[in-house]
Amino acid sequence: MTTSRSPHRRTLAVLAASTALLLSGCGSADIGGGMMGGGDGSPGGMLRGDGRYHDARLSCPAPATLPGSTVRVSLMDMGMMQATDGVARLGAPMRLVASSRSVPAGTVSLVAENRGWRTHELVVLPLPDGAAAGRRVPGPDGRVPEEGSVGEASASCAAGTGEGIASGAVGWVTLPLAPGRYELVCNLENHYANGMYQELDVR
Ligand SMILES: [Cu+2]
Repeated sequence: MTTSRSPHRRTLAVLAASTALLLSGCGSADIGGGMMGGGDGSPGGMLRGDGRYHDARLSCPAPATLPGSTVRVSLMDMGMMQATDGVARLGAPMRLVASSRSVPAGTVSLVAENRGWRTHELVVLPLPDGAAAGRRVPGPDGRVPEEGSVGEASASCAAGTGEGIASGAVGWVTLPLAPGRYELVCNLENHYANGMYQELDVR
């Protein structure tokens, strides 16, 4: 009588364990705002592929070349069966993930890709000394004050300010950014409180 397992069986066991590890790692990345991204890699690759956040097909590209450094920002949500507008209850899972956490000072182009079901936007706010991203307090309208806003991408398939970036659309904006800390936010009702913020440092 033998207790040894066949090599084939052992390989299967190892594979199963690796898969479980991968899955649990992916799941934990869902918690909190702005934990993914960083470096110059594609933002949210695993998040978009994990089957929970919606992954809208982009209906329009940003211009092939934009001035200065480019930061790509994925706007994501989940839990709806069809695209509607930006309406979201408090607590609906959403996130904003930038491809870089820091960029050189000067001309910066932000490309906001709406991968979610809902309408979103990208607003650049200065982050005061000592303040952390995600700590702004929304008003009764579910939005945070935009005092000192540096600019925004909130138009579908166009540059600059508009009525919001529709599901699957891309918006972009080119800004002169002085050195400092900034917070990238989506400021539609409840979206900031739901996790749509990330710090961007300009050096
Ligand atoms: Cu949003």
